[in-house]
Amino acid sequence: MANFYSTQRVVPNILLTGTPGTGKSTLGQELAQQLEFVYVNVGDVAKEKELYEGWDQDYECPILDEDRVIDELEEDMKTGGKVVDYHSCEFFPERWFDLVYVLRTDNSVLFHRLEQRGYSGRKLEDNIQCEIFQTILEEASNSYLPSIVRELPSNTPDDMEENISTIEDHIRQWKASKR
Ligand code: DAT
Repeated sequence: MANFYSTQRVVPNILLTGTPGTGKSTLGQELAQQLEFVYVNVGDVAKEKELYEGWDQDYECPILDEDRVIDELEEDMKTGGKVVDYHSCEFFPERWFDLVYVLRTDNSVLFHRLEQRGYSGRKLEDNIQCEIFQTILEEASNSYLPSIVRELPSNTPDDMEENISTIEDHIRQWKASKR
């Protein structure tokens, strides 16, 4: 069943989530351009507005202030037409999203991408484990209606093309279901 906010929207909001390096920002920017949607990289928004609440000693990175991120984006999310990119998904309000995609990448491909990005040691291992254990898929499945959560393979440029047409199909179905 569609949530209240979803019934108010004439175009859907899309969430792209998955382990770092699976290709969320590559797909998200291309998709937003083709659909004429707005691309929202939550990590970049947090950085720009300094939406942090401390420092993670283990990972040597700032800790996201989730409540402030929600306050920052809430108004924009009501209207639809957003492609949101973040490597976690459980803290977003369920009402924000009509379509949720979890990008998946084979371990050897992901390992290479993260190495290229300069990840090493524990940071590299933890991210590979995150993908092996399907952590983000489980998180998405526990946070959103099963009917809107889908996995997308994200290993090759052909996968990306295929994913764009798959998502376009889903948007058409979403619009048709509202008529
Ligand atoms: P994320 O935003 O999930 O961290 P990214 O979009 O920055 O990931 O992509 C990580 C790297 O992988 C980057 O060098 C681009 C490449 N990449 C992304 N999607 C791909 C695909 N479908 N095929 C081949 N390479 C891809």
